[in-house]
Amino acid sequence: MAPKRVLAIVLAGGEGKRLMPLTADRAKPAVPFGGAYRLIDFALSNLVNSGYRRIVVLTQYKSHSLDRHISETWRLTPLLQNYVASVPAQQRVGKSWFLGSANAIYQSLNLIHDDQPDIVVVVGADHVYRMDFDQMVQSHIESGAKATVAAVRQPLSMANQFGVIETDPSNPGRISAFVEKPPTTPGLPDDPDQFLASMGNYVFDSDALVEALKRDAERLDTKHDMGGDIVPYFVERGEAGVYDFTRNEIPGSTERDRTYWRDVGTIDSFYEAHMDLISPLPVFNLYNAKWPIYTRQFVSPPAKFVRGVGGSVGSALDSIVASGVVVTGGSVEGSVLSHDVRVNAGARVLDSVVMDGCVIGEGAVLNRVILDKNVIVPPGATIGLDVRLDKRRGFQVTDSGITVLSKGQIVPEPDED
Ligand code: ADQ
Repeated sequence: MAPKRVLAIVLAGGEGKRLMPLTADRAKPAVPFGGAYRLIDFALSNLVNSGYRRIVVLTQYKSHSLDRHISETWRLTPLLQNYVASVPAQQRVGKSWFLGSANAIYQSLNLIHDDQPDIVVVVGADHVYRMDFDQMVQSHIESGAKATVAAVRQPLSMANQFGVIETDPSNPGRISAFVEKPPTTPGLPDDPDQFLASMGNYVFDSDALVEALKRDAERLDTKHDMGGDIVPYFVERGEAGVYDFTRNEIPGSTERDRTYWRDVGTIDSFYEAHMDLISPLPVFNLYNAKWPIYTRQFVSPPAKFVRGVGGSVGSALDSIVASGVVVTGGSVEGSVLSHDVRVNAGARVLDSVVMDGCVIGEGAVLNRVILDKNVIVPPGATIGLDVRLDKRRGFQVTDSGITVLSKGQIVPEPDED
């Protein structure tokens, strides 16, 4: 059989309201992750490692840093017609910006007409995982479905955050019902505590997708959403298949790692996904060179750990530390530090996520904190030790007690508290 021509579309226009303040001035897919990456690097690395070289990224909301990251990092070889192209909302059809994820693709149908693919792979841009999309495409072709939805089991309590997939036991490869974010759902026959969630990754026969998008665009009663409207369209016609993510084989991956999938849509899940990276036996292993996660290379020197004044030891344990970091007599434990962070004498950084350019002053303490870029923590200040104090100082604190500071947010001197 002749190889199918595949176009990959990455949906990267989401606003990411639940990730505020990290999405205050950047799109969710551009949120920094894991000390060196941006969230979109996972989707793009997966596509490139799957062998796909024609990739369009649909952007919309506060897309400046996302566009810059894509153009600086993801330049493929145009000579071979390889590209990762960032496509902003352009009001190509009518006067509205993208209404929903399906409308984003509908308004960009010219890309499909230009590329003439047989198959369109559509993926979200805000999850942490490794996935070989080519295995899903092969399964799609073999099944004869017109649309295939990637699926992963999730705890019942999360049904209201995902598309819920039901299959018919007599034909388990087909989706018999699909409901987008229902308040509750029954559990699976073999596991009553879990349901089958859509991962927001789809494979379509190109012609069938174009037809579905055109029909959806004519309707006034839909939200023009991939999960809410396009998947149900294929389900109603009996043309939607399901791809079980546990079939995903990744070279060099452990059993646990190859089926790891984390939706980092909230501050708590964003924080937990960081903790998954640094556990000594990592739940998600960044160090698998057979399926690399690519990102922008920084020109900063290697990280450095030295004694501080009075001989205090500079150290990091159970942590990830990016290049350009200098720990001078401070201690870092259970944390992820991005490029060019400074940790000064006697400072302690515990179970925290610290982004580029932050400075932790002498004797300061961070505990279960996320610092967005360029936050200066004055000497002796503490963050994350007293939730009420944190709230009084205008810091955001999640229900589970993670304190988050926005880009460059001012931390008062300890005597101003
Ligand atoms: P959500 O993630 O809640 O659920 P949505 O907000 O549409 O759905 O985001 C999906 C992807 O599309 C994200 O990558 C987002 O950045 C992007 N996106 C959203 N609006 C866009 C727009 N106007 N233009 C371009 N891109 C846009 C979806 C599915 C569920 C599934 C979960 C899995 O709808 O069925 O369970 O993903 O996380």
